[in-house]
Amino acid sequence: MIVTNDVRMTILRQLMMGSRKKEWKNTAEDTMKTIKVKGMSCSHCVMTVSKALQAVDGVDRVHVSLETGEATFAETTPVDMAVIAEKIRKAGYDVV
Ligand SMILES: [Cu+2]
Repeated sequence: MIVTNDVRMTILRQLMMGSRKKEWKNTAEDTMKTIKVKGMSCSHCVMTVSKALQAVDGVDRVHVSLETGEATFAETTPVDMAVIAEKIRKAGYDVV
């Protein structure tokens, strides 16, 4: 029983370490961008802006903060910031 648990723990640990390493690698490769969004007042606004950003090609891992009014995302392929601003404006918000 004790041996089995030990083996299981080792495998689990290796799996966890493996996935974490992969995550770091992706983050290091992609460019992180932060933009300031004006006009958000509630969680619904945050969702709308998040969806607008996620719909843009090359945008990944979107995080929008109502507190700071900032939207952060990973740029997996070069993204035109004018396209981003246009999408957000069409959603009803402004990019500062
Ligand atoms: Cu709102």
